Amino acid sequence: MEQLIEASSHEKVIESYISSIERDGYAYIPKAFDPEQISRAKYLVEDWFAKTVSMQSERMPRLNRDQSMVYNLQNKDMLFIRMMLGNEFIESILKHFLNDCWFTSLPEDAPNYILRSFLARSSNHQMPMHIDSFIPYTGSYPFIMQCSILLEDQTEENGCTVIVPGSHRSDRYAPQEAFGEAISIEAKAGDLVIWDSRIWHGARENRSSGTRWAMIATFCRWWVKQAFDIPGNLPQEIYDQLTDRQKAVMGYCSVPYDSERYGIDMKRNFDLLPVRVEDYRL
Ligand SMILES: O=C(O)CCC(=O)C(=O)O
Repeated sequence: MEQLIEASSHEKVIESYISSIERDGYAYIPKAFDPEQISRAKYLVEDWFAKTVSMQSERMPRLNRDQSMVYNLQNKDMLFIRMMLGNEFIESILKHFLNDCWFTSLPEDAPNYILRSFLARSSNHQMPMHIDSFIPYTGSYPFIMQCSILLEDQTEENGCTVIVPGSHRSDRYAPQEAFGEAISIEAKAGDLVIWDSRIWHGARENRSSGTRWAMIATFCRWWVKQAFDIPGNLPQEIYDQLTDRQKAVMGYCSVPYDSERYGIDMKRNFDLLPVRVEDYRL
Protein backbone atom coordinates (compact mmCIF):
# COMPACT_ATOMS: atom_id res chain seq x y z
CA MET A 1 0.00 0.00 0.00
CA GLU A 2 2.75 2.41 1.01
CA GLN A 3 4.60 1.60 -2.19
CA LEU A 4 1.48 2.32 -4.24
CA ILE A 5 1.06 5.71 -2.60
CA GLU A 6 4.72 6.49 -3.22
CA ALA A 7 4.43 5.52 -6.91
CA SER A 8 1.35 7.64 -7.47
CA SER A 9 2.85 10.68 -5.74
CA HIS A 10 5.96 10.26 -7.90
CA GLU A 11 3.76 10.23 -11.02
CA LYS A 12 2.04 13.38 -9.78
CA VAL A 13 5.42 15.10 -9.42
CA ILE A 14 6.32 14.17 -13.00
CA GLU A 15 2.91 15.38 -14.21
CA SER A 16 3.52 18.72 -12.50
CA TYR A 17 6.84 19.13 -14.37
CA ILE A 18 5.10 18.23 -17.63
CA SER A 19 2.46 20.90 -16.93
CA SER A 20 5.19 23.49 -16.24
CA ILE A 21 6.84 22.70 -19.56
CA GLU A 22 3.50 22.94 -21.39
CA ARG A 23 2.65 26.26 -19.72
CA ASP A 24 6.00 28.01 -19.24
CA GLY A 25 8.23 26.09 -21.64
CA TYR A 26 10.57 24.79 -18.94
CA ALA A 27 10.76 22.89 -15.65
CA TYR A 28 13.24 23.22 -12.81
CA ILE A 29 13.84 19.95 -10.94
CA PRO A 30 15.89 20.31 -7.74
CA LYS A 31 18.23 17.58 -6.45
CA ALA A 32 17.80 15.24 -9.42
CA PHE A 33 21.35 13.81 -9.04
CA ASP A 34 23.40 12.75 -6.05
CA PRO A 35 26.40 14.88 -5.02
CA GLU A 36 28.94 12.07 -5.55
CA GLN A 37 27.90 11.58 -9.19
CA ILE A 38 28.00 15.32 -9.74
CA SER A 39 31.49 15.81 -8.36
CA ARG A 40 32.82 12.82 -10.36
CA ALA A 41 31.18 14.16 -13.54
CA LYS A 42 32.64 17.64 -12.93
CA TYR A 43 36.10 16.16 -12.45
CA LEU A 44 35.77 14.18 -15.71
CA VAL A 45 34.41 17.18 -17.65
CA GLU A 46 37.32 19.38 -16.56
CA ASP A 47 39.76 16.63 -17.44
CA TRP A 48 38.20 16.16 -20.90
CA PHE A 49 38.18 19.92 -21.42
CA ALA A 50 41.92 20.06 -20.80
CA LYS A 51 42.46 17.11 -23.16
CA THR A 52 40.23 18.23 -26.03
CA VAL A 53 40.05 22.05 -26.12
CA SER A 54 43.09 22.42 -28.39
CA MET A 55 41.76 19.95 -30.99
CA GLN A 56 38.33 21.60 -31.40
CA SER A 57 37.61 23.06 -34.83
CA GLU A 58 38.36 26.76 -35.27
CA ARG A 59 35.17 27.11 -37.31
CA MET A 60 32.77 27.75 -34.43
CA PRO A 61 29.25 29.11 -34.93
CA ARG A 62 28.38 32.40 -33.19
CA LEU A 63 26.79 30.80 -30.13
CA ASN A 64 29.77 28.54 -29.36
CA ARG A 65 32.64 30.88 -30.20
CA ASP A 66 35.04 31.60 -27.28
CA GLN A 67 32.98 29.51 -24.89
CA SER A 68 34.45 26.65 -22.84
CA MET A 69 32.90 23.46 -24.16
CA VAL A 70 33.46 19.72 -24.21
CA TYR A 71 31.63 18.10 -27.14
CA ASN A 72 30.32 14.56 -27.66
CA LEU A 73 30.23 13.46 -24.03
CA GLN A 74 28.62 10.17 -25.19
CA ASN A 75 31.99 9.15 -26.65
CA LYS A 76 33.97 9.98 -23.53
CA ASP A 77 32.68 8.17 -20.45
CA MET A 78 29.79 5.86 -19.53
CA LEU A 79 29.09 7.96 -16.45
CA PHE A 80 27.87 10.82 -18.66
CA ILE A 81 25.52 8.45 -20.50
CA ARG A 82 24.28 6.84 -17.29
CA MET A 83 23.45 10.22 -15.82
CA MET A 84 21.71 11.71 -18.86
CA LEU A 85 19.97 8.57 -20.16
CA GLY A 86 19.38 6.83 -16.83
CA ASN A 87 17.50 9.58 -15.01
CA GLU A 88 13.83 8.83 -14.47
CA PHE A 89 12.66 12.46 -14.66
CA ILE A 90 14.45 12.96 -17.96
CA GLU A 91 13.16 9.76 -19.53
CA SER A 92 9.54 10.16 -18.41
CA ILE A 93 9.36 13.80 -19.49
CA LEU A 94 11.06 13.23 -22.84
CA LYS A 95 8.88 10.21 -23.61
CA HIS A 96 5.82 12.35 -22.95
CA PHE A 97 6.93 15.14 -25.28
CA LEU A 98 9.14 13.53 -27.93
CA ASN A 99 8.06 9.90 -28.42
CA ASP A 100 6.37 9.06 -31.71
CA CYS A 101 3.34 6.87 -30.95
CA TRP A 102 3.60 5.44 -34.50
CA PHE A 103 7.10 4.04 -33.89
CA THR A 104 5.49 0.66 -33.31
CA SER A 105 8.58 -1.46 -34.06
CA LEU A 106 9.88 -0.57 -30.57
CA PRO A 107 8.05 -1.46 -27.31
CA GLU A 108 5.51 1.18 -26.31
CA ASP A 109 7.33 1.98 -23.05
CA ALA A 110 10.75 2.44 -24.74
CA PRO A 111 12.09 5.83 -25.77
CA ASN A 112 12.14 6.38 -29.54
CA TYR A 113 13.43 9.96 -29.43
CA ILE A 114 17.16 10.38 -30.10
CA LEU A 115 20.16 12.34 -28.84
CA ARG A 116 21.02 15.30 -31.06
CA SER A 117 24.04 16.53 -29.13
CA PHE A 118 25.60 16.07 -25.71
CA LEU A 119 28.08 18.61 -24.40
CA ALA A 120 29.37 20.35 -21.30
CA ARG A 121 29.46 24.12 -21.16
CA SER A 122 30.96 26.66 -18.79
CA SER A 123 29.83 30.25 -19.31
CA ASN A 124 32.25 32.98 -20.44
CA HIS A 125 30.71 35.91 -22.28
CA GLN A 126 26.95 36.40 -22.57
CA MET A 127 25.30 33.78 -24.78
CA PRO A 128 22.85 35.49 -27.19
CA MET A 129 19.12 34.76 -26.98
CA HIS A 130 18.19 31.96 -29.37
CA ILE A 131 15.90 29.03 -29.99
CA ASP A 132 17.23 25.52 -30.66
CA SER A 133 14.22 24.19 -32.56
CA PHE A 134 15.50 25.99 -35.72
CA ILE A 135 11.96 27.13 -36.44
CA PRO A 136 9.37 28.77 -34.15
CA TYR A 137 5.80 27.47 -34.15
CA THR A 138 2.83 27.42 -31.80
CA GLY A 139 1.77 23.74 -31.80
CA SER A 140 1.49 21.53 -28.75
CA TYR A 141 4.00 18.92 -30.02
CA PRO A 142 7.62 19.95 -29.43
CA PHE A 143 10.20 18.12 -31.49
CA ILE A 144 13.40 19.21 -29.74
CA MET A 145 14.09 19.57 -25.99
CA GLN A 146 17.13 20.28 -23.85
CA CYS A 147 18.20 18.97 -20.46
CA SER A 148 20.83 20.74 -18.40
CA ILE A 149 22.42 18.97 -15.42
CA LEU A 150 24.19 21.52 -13.22
CA LEU A 151 27.66 20.39 -12.16
CA GLU A 152 28.17 23.62 -10.19
CA ASP A 153 25.80 26.15 -8.63
CA GLN A 154 24.71 28.62 -11.30
CA THR A 155 24.02 32.23 -10.37
CA GLU A 156 23.59 35.60 -12.09
CA GLU A 157 27.25 36.21 -11.24
CA ASN A 158 28.73 33.11 -12.90
CA GLY A 159 26.66 32.98 -16.08
CA CYS A 160 23.40 31.15 -15.38
CA THR A 161 20.88 30.13 -18.03
CA VAL A 162 18.19 32.72 -18.83
CA ILE A 163 14.73 31.97 -20.23
CA VAL A 164 11.66 33.94 -21.30
CA PRO A 165 8.74 31.93 -19.82
CA GLY A 166 5.97 31.20 -22.31
CA SER A 167 8.00 32.22 -25.37
CA HIS A 168 8.02 28.61 -26.66
CA ARG A 169 4.52 29.25 -28.08
CA SER A 170 5.31 32.76 -29.40
CA ASP A 171 5.74 31.65 -33.02
CA ARG A 172 8.72 34.09 -33.26
CA TYR A 173 12.48 33.77 -33.42
CA ALA A 174 14.21 35.12 -30.28
CA PRO A 175 14.86 38.89 -30.42
CA GLN A 176 18.01 40.03 -28.60
CA GLU A 177 15.99 42.71 -26.73
CA ALA A 178 14.23 39.84 -24.93
CA PHE A 179 17.32 39.49 -22.74
CA GLY A 180 15.82 42.32 -20.66
CA GLU A 181 12.65 40.35 -19.84
CA ALA A 182 14.39 36.99 -19.39
CA ILE A 183 14.43 35.38 -15.96
CA SER A 184 17.58 33.91 -14.41
CA ILE A 185 17.50 30.20 -13.67
CA GLU A 186 19.59 30.15 -10.53
CA ALA A 187 20.17 26.57 -9.45
CA LYS A 188 22.42 24.29 -7.41
CA ALA A 189 24.84 21.57 -8.45
CA GLY A 190 22.78 18.39 -8.94
CA ASP A 191 19.65 20.24 -10.12
CA LEU A 192 18.14 19.62 -13.54
CA VAL A 193 16.51 22.08 -15.93
CA ILE A 194 14.50 20.85 -18.93
CA TRP A 195 13.15 23.16 -21.61
CA ASP A 196 11.24 23.06 -24.88
CA SER A 197 13.84 24.16 -27.44
CA ARG A 198 11.44 26.68 -28.98
CA ILE A 199 11.84 28.81 -25.85
CA TRP A 200 13.85 32.04 -26.08
CA HIS A 201 16.92 31.37 -23.97
CA GLY A 202 20.62 32.15 -23.52
CA ALA A 203 23.11 32.55 -20.69
CA ARG A 204 24.47 35.49 -18.71
CA GLU A 205 28.05 36.64 -18.87
CA ASN A 206 30.29 34.96 -16.29
CA ARG A 207 31.54 37.85 -14.12
CA SER A 208 33.05 35.57 -11.48
CA SER A 209 36.58 34.22 -11.49
CA GLY A 210 35.28 30.62 -11.49
CA THR A 211 33.57 28.27 -13.89
CA ARG A 212 29.89 27.33 -14.41
CA TRP A 213 29.97 23.80 -15.80
CA ALA A 214 26.71 22.18 -16.89
CA MET A 215 26.11 19.09 -19.02
CA ILE A 216 23.56 19.94 -21.69
CA ALA A 217 21.93 17.30 -23.89
CA THR A 218 19.64 18.10 -26.78
CA PHE A 219 17.09 15.40 -27.59
CA CYS A 220 14.85 15.32 -30.64
CA ARG A 221 12.23 13.23 -32.40
CA TRP A 222 13.75 10.29 -34.29
CA TRP A 223 13.47 11.99 -37.70
CA VAL A 224 15.48 15.12 -36.86
CA LYS A 225 19.11 15.32 -38.03
CA GLN A 226 21.68 14.77 -35.26
CA ALA A 227 24.44 17.36 -34.72
CA PHE A 228 27.15 14.71 -35.22
CA ASP A 229 27.13 11.22 -36.71
CA ILE A 230 26.52 9.80 -33.22
CA PRO A 231 25.76 6.17 -34.24
CA GLY A 232 28.82 6.02 -36.52
CA ASN A 233 31.31 7.28 -33.96
CA LEU A 234 30.50 5.69 -30.64
CA PRO A 235 33.54 3.75 -29.35
CA GLN A 236 32.81 0.01 -29.51
CA GLU A 237 33.60 -0.44 -25.79
CA ILE A 238 30.93 2.14 -24.91
CA TYR A 239 28.42 0.64 -27.38
CA ASP A 240 28.94 -2.79 -25.74
CA GLN A 241 27.83 -1.39 -22.37
CA LEU A 242 24.59 0.18 -23.64
CA THR A 243 21.15 -1.34 -23.22
CA ASP A 244 19.00 -1.72 -26.33
CA ARG A 245 16.93 1.26 -25.18
CA GLN A 246 20.05 3.40 -24.86
CA LYS A 247 21.20 2.28 -28.33
CA ALA A 248 17.85 3.47 -29.71
CA VAL A 249 18.40 6.88 -28.05
CA MET A 250 21.82 7.09 -29.71
CA GLY A 251 19.97 6.75 -33.02
CA TYR A 252 20.71 3.15 -34.02
CA CYS A 253 17.02 2.35 -34.62
CA SER A 254 16.54 5.19 -37.10
CA VAL A 255 19.76 5.29 -39.18
CA PRO A 256 19.17 5.59 -42.95
CA TYR A 257 20.34 2.48 -44.81
CA ASP A 258 23.03 2.76 -47.50
CA SER A 259 20.63 1.30 -50.07
CA GLU A 260 17.44 -0.74 -50.44
CA ARG A 261 19.65 -3.83 -50.53
CA TYR A 262 19.89 -3.65 -46.72
CA GLY A 263 16.39 -2.47 -45.82
CA ILE A 264 13.87 0.30 -46.32
CA ASP A 265 12.36 0.61 -42.82
CA MET A 266 13.07 4.04 -41.30
CA LYS A 267 11.97 2.74 -37.89
CA ARG A 268 13.95 -0.36 -36.93
CA ASN A 269 13.41 -2.76 -34.05
CA PHE A 270 15.90 -3.96 -31.43
CA ASP A 271 16.58 -7.21 -33.36
CA LEU A 272 18.23 -5.15 -36.11
CA LEU A 273 20.74 -3.46 -33.80
CA PRO A 274 24.28 -4.04 -35.09
CA VAL A 275 26.81 -6.02 -33.07
CA ARG A 276 29.65 -3.85 -34.34
CA VAL A 277 29.38 -0.05 -34.51
CA GLU A 278 31.12 -0.14 -37.91
CA ASP A 279 28.09 -2.02 -39.31
CA TYR A 280 25.57 0.56 -38.14
CA ARG A 281 24.32 1.45 -41.65
CA LEU A 282 23.67 -2.14 -42.76
O1 LIG B 1 24.69 27.30 -20.87
C1 LIG B 1 23.52 27.60 -20.68
O2 LIG B 1 23.07 27.79 -19.58
C2 LIG B 1 22.60 27.77 -21.85
C3 LIG B 1 23.01 26.89 -22.98
C4 LIG B 1 22.18 27.05 -24.18
O3 LIG B 1 21.54 28.03 -24.38
C5 LIG B 1 22.14 26.00 -25.17
O4 LIG B 1 22.85 24.98 -25.02
O5 LIG B 1 21.37 26.11 -26.13
